[in-house]
Amino acid sequence: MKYLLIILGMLLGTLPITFVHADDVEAMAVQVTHAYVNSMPPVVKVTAGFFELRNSGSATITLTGISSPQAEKVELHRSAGVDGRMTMRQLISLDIAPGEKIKLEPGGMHLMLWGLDRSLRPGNFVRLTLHFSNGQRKIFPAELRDVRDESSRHHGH
Ligand SMILES: [Cu+2]
Repeated sequence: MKYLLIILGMLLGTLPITFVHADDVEAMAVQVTHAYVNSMPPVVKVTAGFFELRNSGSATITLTGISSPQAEKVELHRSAGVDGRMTMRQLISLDIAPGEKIKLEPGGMHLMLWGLDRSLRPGNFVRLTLHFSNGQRKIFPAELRDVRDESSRHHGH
């Protein structure tokens, strides 16, 4: 009963999130690796992020949303070539089977982030939260990377 009241309090915004231990709702069966967000010049209002996600649990989990306290809006997108043109559409939800690994990468699935906190600099971390249909969530840091630096480093020799 007490637990229920805490959850209700969270939903209604009357209790700070820190009142509940994070591991009460942490998605333990989810591992996130290789997370990064592209750093953009200040005039660009939208950027992309990538990570790899593995479901090491025994049940299918459904990703239903992504948020960040440092961005106005975050969406999961999938890029696809349609009639020789690259388009992308939002994925409202994504099922991840037991043992399945999902890879977000340029040209494929990716995060779109709008209104990223302008005080963030390359090397800083963007805090991201994955929300699952079972009420669990996964919080992880994604490094802000200057992709132009990266490509010059890889191709400059
Ligand atoms: Cu997109």
